Amino acid sequence: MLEEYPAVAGYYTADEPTYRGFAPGYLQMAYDTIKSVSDKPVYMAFCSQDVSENNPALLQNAYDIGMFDYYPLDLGESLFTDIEDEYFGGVRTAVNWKSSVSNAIAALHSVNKPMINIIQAFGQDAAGAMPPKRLPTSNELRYMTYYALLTHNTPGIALWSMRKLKTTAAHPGEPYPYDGNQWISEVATPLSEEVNAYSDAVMAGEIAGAVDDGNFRIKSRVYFDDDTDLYYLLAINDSDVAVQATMNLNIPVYPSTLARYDGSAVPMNGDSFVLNFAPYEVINLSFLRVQCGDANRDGLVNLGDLQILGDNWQSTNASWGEGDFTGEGAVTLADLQLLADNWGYQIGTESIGGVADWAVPEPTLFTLIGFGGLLLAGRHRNK
Ligand SMILES: [Ca+2]
Ligand SMILES: [Ca+2]
Repeated sequence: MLEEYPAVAGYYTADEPTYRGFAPGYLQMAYDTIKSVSDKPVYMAFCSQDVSENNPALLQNAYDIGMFDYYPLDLGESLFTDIEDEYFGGVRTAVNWKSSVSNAIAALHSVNKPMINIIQAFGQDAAGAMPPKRLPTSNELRYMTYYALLTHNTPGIALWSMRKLKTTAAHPGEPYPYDGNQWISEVATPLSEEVNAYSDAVMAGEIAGAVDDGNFRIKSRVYFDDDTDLYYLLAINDSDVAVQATMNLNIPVYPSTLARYDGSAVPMNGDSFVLNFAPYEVINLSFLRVQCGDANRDGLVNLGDLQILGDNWQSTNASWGEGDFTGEGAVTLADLQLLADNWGYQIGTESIGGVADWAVPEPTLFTLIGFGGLLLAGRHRNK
């Protein structure tokens, strides 16, 4: 009954098994029992101690998806302090959030387990009962949320929060000085809405090779959402210095549609654009896929595009701008078919896909296909 409830994504058996003293045999029995009645995944959360004691591998038959928790932000610490370097007793150590997360991902990937990173979402409560932690600022939360996905290509993003968040007290003077309730509405909710907007595209997988980062400190990936026809470019500055990156898109886009998440326009120069990153900043963009058939990218699929395709008919090393819409380099009937499918498309209208939405009557389409036939015949005669 619980098993069939759609909001139940899976089952969670152990939080930090080493730290809490769970016996391996007990965890295996729990896993086997769940699996005897359910196909849903079993989750287990590991801490740094679990990773150093090799628990992701030792317990590999007792979970399906591994999670990792490391809470770096302590009261009194400045922005991003322990992201790179943790201080113990005033001494800078090699232990830090970034290396710990990377180690956990490596440990899980070595036994072929997906990894979900658990982000710090709590600070100290009013009674001082919680550990001396502070709430992340918006930039810190965004960096930590996207880090595993963009630098290690973990299979998704999970935003997490703790019930104790609601009792987290305001701490004036800290980088985020307000209480947990304000943090929920001001920091966590906007980020979760943003992540939700990308979730379908991210879960569908990266479009490999779609973007050149332009700077070794920048890690960016492109995803595509079938429902909205939008690409999402998620980019992270994985360093503590400001970076200006000239990035290049290797997929056809409408330059006028490149925008930040807030809708503000990003100017393009050909297929390139410039982004200025603050330290650790995440910048997310969206842009509209160029409709198949629109070779000259003017937002219309019409005779001008058909002419271009005709001029390059049967070319074997063509680009999008020369009529290869399928991406294999050849201009063939498949490309002509795509052009015909979208004949009459106009950017900004609801004419994407579906015969019923076409702006032109069907006889025009038949004429077009007839023209293609003539093109084919013409080439054959010339050989
Ligand atoms: Ca066009
Ligand atoms: Ca082609």
